[in-house]
Amino acid sequence: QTGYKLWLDYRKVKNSELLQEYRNQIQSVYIQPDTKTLEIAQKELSVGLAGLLGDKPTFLERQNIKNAIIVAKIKDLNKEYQALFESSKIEENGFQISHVKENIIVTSNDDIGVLYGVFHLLKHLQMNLPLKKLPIFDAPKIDLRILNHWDNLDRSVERGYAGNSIWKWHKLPGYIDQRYIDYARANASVGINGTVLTNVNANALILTPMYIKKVAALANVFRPYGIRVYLTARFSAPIEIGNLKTADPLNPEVRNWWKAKIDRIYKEIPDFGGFLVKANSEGQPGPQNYGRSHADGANMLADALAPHKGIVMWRAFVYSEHDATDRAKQAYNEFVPLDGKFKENVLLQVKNGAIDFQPREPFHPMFGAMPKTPLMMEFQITQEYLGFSTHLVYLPKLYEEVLQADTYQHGKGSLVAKVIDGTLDHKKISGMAGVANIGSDVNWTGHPFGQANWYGFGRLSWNPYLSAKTIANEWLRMTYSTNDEFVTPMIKMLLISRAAVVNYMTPLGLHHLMDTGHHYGPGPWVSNLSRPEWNPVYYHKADSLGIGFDRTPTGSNATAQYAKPVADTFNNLETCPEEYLLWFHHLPWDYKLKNGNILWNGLALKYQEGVGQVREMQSLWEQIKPYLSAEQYQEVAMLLSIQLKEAKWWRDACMSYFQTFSKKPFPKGMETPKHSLKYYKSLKFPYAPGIRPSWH
Ligand code: BDP
Repeated sequence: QTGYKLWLDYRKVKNSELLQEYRNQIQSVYIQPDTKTLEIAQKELSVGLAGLLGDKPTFLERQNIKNAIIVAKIKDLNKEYQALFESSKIEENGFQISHVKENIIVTSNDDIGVLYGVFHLLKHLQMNLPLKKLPIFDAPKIDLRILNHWDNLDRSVERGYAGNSIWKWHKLPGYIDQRYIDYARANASVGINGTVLTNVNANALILTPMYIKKVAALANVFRPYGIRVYLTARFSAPIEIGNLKTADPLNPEVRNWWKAKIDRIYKEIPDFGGFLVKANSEGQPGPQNYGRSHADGANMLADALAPHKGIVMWRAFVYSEHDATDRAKQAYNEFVPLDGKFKENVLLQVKNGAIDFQPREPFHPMFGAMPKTPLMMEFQITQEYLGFSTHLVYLPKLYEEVLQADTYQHGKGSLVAKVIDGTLDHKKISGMAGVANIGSDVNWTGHPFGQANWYGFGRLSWNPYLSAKTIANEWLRMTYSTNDEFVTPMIKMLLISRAAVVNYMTPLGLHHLMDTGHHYGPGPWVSNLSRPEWNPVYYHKADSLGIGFDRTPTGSNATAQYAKPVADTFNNLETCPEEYLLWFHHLPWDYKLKNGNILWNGLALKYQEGVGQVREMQSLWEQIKPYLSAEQYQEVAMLLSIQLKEAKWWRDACMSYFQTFSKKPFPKGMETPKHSLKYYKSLKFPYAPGIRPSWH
């Protein structure tokens, strides 16, 4: 009830017929817990089946049984079962669940695959699906499925809205918090297999021997769950903790320093994953400080990691104050010419869009544009620009939209998902990262529905072709109730929540309208920040003539970074999807939208629609009240009323401000703002969580 158990609560099956079917089939369980991972699988079965079926399962030590679950690697199955499975058909960490001779067999070639299979079988029961729906084959489509924690060593979390960091550095390595185990278990249940423990705005201290010991303690907890640890590497670490005079990646002393450092890490953590690096971005040091390229920097670390099979995830989130080019173009300009110059164990980690985790962005033009370099997806799970953990926004809808976008880099069907799983250009390694929304709050994510975003990220990193709706259905049934009268309206609520936030914050392709520093609430008028591209006015460009950012050839020509069919679609007003209209075009206030409304009125009505969608979410929540405890109901009801209030705040502040340019009345259908623009401008939000000191 507190939400601590996430989607792994294992409530007893309510439907008595189904319960009987399950009990008949699951009279006993065979599993030999001869490794730590299989021990975990056994424990999960024990807890899961006890919860779901009401009785602790009986574990037997032989496989010649009936009406049982048999869990083992293929090589450990009895000969007669073994003959029925083809190990070459099951990919690494994949599994198969089948009915064989009145038993259900969960098998794989490796321990982690077995554990994933066990979680899958339990999910099947949690969702109350019939057992005849077996067999199931599944395997991850993406190699690296990684959470990025923007956690600082002082336990603050940059852009974190669910309490403090769950890493208690001061108590490590001696004290192992139960949360580390529960965290690993939750991640393994959705197939997440890596975690970057520290903030991309990195602190070199994490690389000192004292901290490496702490990291090793966490790695030991996570290992049997199939999770590797990674760290962020501060590029200037050789100076800060190594007493060198330079961090030039071509300097032999610097190279040796990193090599020794990395060798040392692997002594403590033999399966250490590697580094995530933010370099020459927003004030972070990097190779360009020494006149070297991003490839020089990444390759230096990659060389030192390669003997240990470690990798470098080099972030492409760069834009410079010395570059007057449209910010949306800068990462592409910087990195695409380097295609083919990176070592094999380097991946570029690219945010889903070219600006920064906005409620909606067109897919990043780098996807598909670097055929020789593995590109990882970076999604944000924490809702920096989407109402923190106060607003209910179901993000798999956003992720799905990006993954399903077509880059046309090899003609129609060149989906972003294929770039990310590596199939488009036959990449050797693939990855997806999610900036975690996890913290020390009892329910982990602040908003109880934030859990759906963690869950959904995990599922899409396992299979980027899953639909947001499928994921919503799974999560709701596992977490709350399998009753259709609960699930159907809740799926509806989740699916409209993303459209709602886009509409009430940044409709029709608007972006970056938020207030300074904390990024919460509207600030479209902000124009006084030192760097032009930090100001909202840079992005909406509202003036007496109209609104929007011209990124076509008459403007910044950012569209030229896309494959021609995509560029043509965006350039042409006839074909540009209206959801991206003002992202790519500056249009007059009386421009005619497809539905016949003029732009000004259409914009107002979109804002209004967003507010209406939050009201609809509220009424859906009312509808399912009988399925919840009073506390569960009340918690989200309160959050939804804040969300409604703030949706109106966004609408009223933005529309009142834009009206100073359009000079047009609010259309019929839009509720009139209750306050003056001056009032909206005066609203302050001084102590927001997750804020970075002296940040824009
Ligand atoms: C922005 C955040 C900032 C991060 C940066 C990044 O405002 O706190 O450090 O992204 O991704 O969204 O590096």
